[in-house]
Amino acid sequence: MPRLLMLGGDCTTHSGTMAALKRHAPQQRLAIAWFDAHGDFNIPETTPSGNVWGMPFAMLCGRGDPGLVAACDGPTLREEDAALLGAHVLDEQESRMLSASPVAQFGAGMLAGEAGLAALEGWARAVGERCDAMYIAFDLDAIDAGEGVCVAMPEPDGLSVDTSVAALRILARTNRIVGFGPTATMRRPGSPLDFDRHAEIVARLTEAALG
Ligand SMILES: [Mn+2]
Repeated sequence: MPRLLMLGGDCTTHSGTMAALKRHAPQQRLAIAWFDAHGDFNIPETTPSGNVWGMPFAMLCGRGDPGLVAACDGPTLREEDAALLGAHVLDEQESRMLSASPVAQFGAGMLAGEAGLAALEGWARAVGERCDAMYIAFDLDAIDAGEGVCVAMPEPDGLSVDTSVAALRILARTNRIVGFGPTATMRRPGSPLDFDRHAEIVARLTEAALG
């Protein structure tokens, strides 16, 4: 199977990418690693903002409005084969739904230590044994705003670039990675951030995931 690099767009594009991967080989069991400062696990009944880009992870899991789920051929995976990484800005009901679900969660603070990376490796190995392939969704706001990423919704207390690279390398050596999607790049007018720095971060992450 060819490998996908899905550059640009917001997080809703991941649910479409998963639909394409599933349609390409319907019998395959797909896993997902979803890096994001936010959960993207809201449904229309829980969302405080009403924004659909807060829902794509739930959509591809088959949760929420049937029309939205159908729009991405959801569900395209089993929740036990999904993990959320680096998410620390969660809405209250979204957080409760995630905790009650089989989705694995690895916070930024946890992944910053050796024990956290070892826990991720344990999850990734088990998933790599039972699944045929993994897609990595990477909302670049999972990276700590202090690293200089140019994103739509920058957040503090996120993953360092080095931790992100370490986590991606673990996923890449334990799973067959069929796609990597670094999304949510946004260059704000008048922002002092250096876009070359952002591009360099994206290149490092891509090399770790697909290289
Ligand atoms: Mn997102």
